[in-house]
Amino acid sequence: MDTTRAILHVDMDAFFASVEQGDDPSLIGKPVIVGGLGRRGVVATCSYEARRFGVRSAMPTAQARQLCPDAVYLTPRMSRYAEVSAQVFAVFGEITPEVEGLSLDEAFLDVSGSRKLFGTPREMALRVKQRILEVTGLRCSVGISHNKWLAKLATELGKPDGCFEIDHGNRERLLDPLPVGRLWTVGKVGQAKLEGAGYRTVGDLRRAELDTLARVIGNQAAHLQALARGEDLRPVVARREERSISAETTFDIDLQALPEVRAWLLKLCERVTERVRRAGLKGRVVTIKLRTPPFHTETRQCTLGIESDATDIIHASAVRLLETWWREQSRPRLRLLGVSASGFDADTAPGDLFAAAADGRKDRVTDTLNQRFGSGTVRRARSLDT
Ligand code: TTP
Ligand code: MG
Repeated sequence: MDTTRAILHVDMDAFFASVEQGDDPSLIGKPVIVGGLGRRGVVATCSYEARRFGVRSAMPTAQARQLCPDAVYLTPRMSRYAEVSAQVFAVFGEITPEVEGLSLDEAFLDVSGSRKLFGTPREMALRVKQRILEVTGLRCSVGISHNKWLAKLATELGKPDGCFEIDHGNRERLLDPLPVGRLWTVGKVGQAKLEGAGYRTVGDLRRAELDTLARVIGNQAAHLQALARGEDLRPVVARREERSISAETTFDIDLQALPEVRAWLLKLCERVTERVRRAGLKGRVVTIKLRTPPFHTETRQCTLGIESDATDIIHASAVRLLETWWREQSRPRLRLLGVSASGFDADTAPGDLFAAAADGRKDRVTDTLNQRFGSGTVRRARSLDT
């Protein structure tokens, strides 16, 4: 069995402009520019026909008009793009549940577990392209590799209408000539530092002595070198797992007294559960986040017996987590405290108003008052008055 991961990165070609061309076939083959058409408008995107004139995303529309006066200019129809996006994501779901959406037109798919059903990663990539074309009439580019970084790069290198794979055989040849700024963790400042020290390309970074590189860029050096070698361990995080509602606060002065920390915890739980209820959700997992000085962060997590949106239930679990942690510390001090609820069941319907338990009603009354008169109008007596 092949145990390496198989990751696809999919990105629609000229998304907004292609949707417009699909909906109005008279636009096919023409330069189409979608964006703000007012005096200060910018280009959202344009068809590849317009790109030949040098038009690009984020360019002022006025400049696009100079470069390509004969193009068709359209304002975005976001709800239509969202509709097509949903069709595209439904196709992803046919291949794997492990889909991490990045925007309306872009996602990572971990297809490692789909090989038995659908064949090699390349076969799956071709299937995605074919199905998207059938369902939406649109073209996309798919990058194939064993991690996210290389899969996304493969998409870019294959665009448009691409199906490009980066593997151990071609990755050095493809990575080495890229400018260091292409590594996603290197910002403008990092790029200037690296270039100042003579590291211009990803190949330069790969071949560098780690110690020498660390003197230039500090503790990022090992991480950068891993990227330069084409390594990336980040998992594909499907939305259902990623979704969480959280609140946290950093203290001006580190807290050392448990009652004070408890009061903050209640306040944060109130904030989180109010948002959970407003979203019509119920969570099963409660997590607290604790940062001690100078910068050590820990999380503690528990799973509830039954999913809940009730402040008291979420809070009770959070307090237990906090108190256990507190007892384990020799000199507990907190710089930051956070709470999150997650483990939402997508099918959880908003609760039946009339079947609400007494406590549920109390929460709802609190929420209504807070929504009407501002957050913090009604709060439990134990939570801090700040
Ligand atoms: P992209 O995938 O970056 O661009 P694209 O799909 O138009 O073209 P391609 O991927 O083939 O290079 O963005 C997806 C959509 O997001 C794009 O169609 C319009 C929108 N968008 C903006 O509104 N503003 C921007 O600055 C960018 C980059 C995109
Ligand atoms: Mg795109």
